[in-house]
Amino acid sequence: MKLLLAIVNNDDSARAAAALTEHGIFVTKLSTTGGFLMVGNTTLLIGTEDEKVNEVKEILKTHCTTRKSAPSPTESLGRGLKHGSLPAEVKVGGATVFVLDVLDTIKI
Ligand code: 2BA
Repeated sequence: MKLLLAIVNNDDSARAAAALTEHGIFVTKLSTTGGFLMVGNTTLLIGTEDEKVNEVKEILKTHCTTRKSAPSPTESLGRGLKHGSLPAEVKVGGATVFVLDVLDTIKI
């Protein structure tokens, strides 16, 4: 059993979660915030059998697109960063996926 933590764009999250569900894969959506841009994103919590991990990755690839994002000029303020020190534009994945081993799962 594996646990995948997939950090995705808010705009892709509903389609990705729906596609996972259609394939019989269980998913939980968490509202999260990226530490760099400080804007909202979504973390999908996906517990699945080892043999389904590649299928999950393919589904995420299909539904999660890469975007360019421009941090607002004031985003550096309040974080101890020099004003305007953030890059003008960053490429935001797709999806950032962590795959973890699960020792045990119980549903009570
Ligand atoms: P954010 O932290 O808001 O980062 C948004 C984008 O800014 C990143 O896109 C990357 O292109 C850039 N970025 C982030 N940290 C940076 C840094 N220290 N220096 C220069 N550029 C930086 P992605 O790499 O696609 O990440 C998208 C979101 O996925 C991130 O949002 C964060 O919420 C999460 N994430 C990515 N890698 C992570 C990691 N190793 N651990 C935890 N969360 C991660």
